[in-house]
Amino acid sequence: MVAKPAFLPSATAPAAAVALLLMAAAGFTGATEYTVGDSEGWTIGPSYLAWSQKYNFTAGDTLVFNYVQRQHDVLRVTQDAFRTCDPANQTVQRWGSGHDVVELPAPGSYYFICNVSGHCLGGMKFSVAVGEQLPPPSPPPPPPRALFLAPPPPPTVGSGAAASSMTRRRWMALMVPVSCLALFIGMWN
Ligand SMILES: *[C@@H]1O[C@H](CO)[C@@H](O)[C@H](O)[C@H]1NC(C)=O
Ligand SMILES: *[C@@H]1O[C@H](CO)[C@@H](O)[C@H](O)[C@H]1NC(C)=O
Ligand SMILES: *[C@@H]1O[C@H](CO)[C@@H](O)[C@H](O)[C@H]1NC(C)=O
Ligand SMILES: [Cu+2]
Repeated sequence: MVAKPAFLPSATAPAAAVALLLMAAAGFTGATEYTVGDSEGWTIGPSYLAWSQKYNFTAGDTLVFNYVQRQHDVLRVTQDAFRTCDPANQTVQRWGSGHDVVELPAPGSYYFICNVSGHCLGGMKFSVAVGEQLPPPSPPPPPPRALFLAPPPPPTVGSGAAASSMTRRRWMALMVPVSCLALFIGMWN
């Protein structure tokens, strides 16, 4: 889910459009699908603690549990049930299809266990801390009118203006370090 700018002054609307274009160019989708256990799936054996610590989850992401139906299941439970592996009266939701797509819609802590006898105690449990979805990258800070400035005209070879500008730049490049040095020497005398 991408927050839509509710109201924008007309001057910043083009900047927002540019930001949206940049996001599209960067392949920004706003949601990621994570396969629990990666290629090993949801089963006895893998360390789901280690797996859950490999990623940073954000609101809107989804978890996919792949397993042989009826050999395992998926329970979203409370923190207490996660600790004790006893989900009685502490089950938020249950899935059992063998290919369960579980949304993480909001920031917060989510706890998952397998409710087949002994599996939770055997390691089929993990928690994820789901963070806020990152705001879309904001356009550079004001002044927004900088976006509409025409590029500087190409310097005309031999033109007086360009020449004097070059001279001034060279003069500054020389004078700044010289005055700094003078100041420095002055401080020590
Ligand atoms: C997760 O976020 C932390 C802190 O912001 C960062 O240091 C770490 O590199 C991130 N890990 C991944 C896999 O993106
Ligand atoms: C679960 O809730 C029911 C009804 O409230 C109660 O009778 C039962 O004892 C509870 N079980 C546990 C393990 O807390
Ligand atoms: C979890 O397993 C126990 C024991 O088999 C069962 O009684 C209970 O109904 C299961 N809980 C859920 C939510 O499926
Ligand atoms: Cu299991």
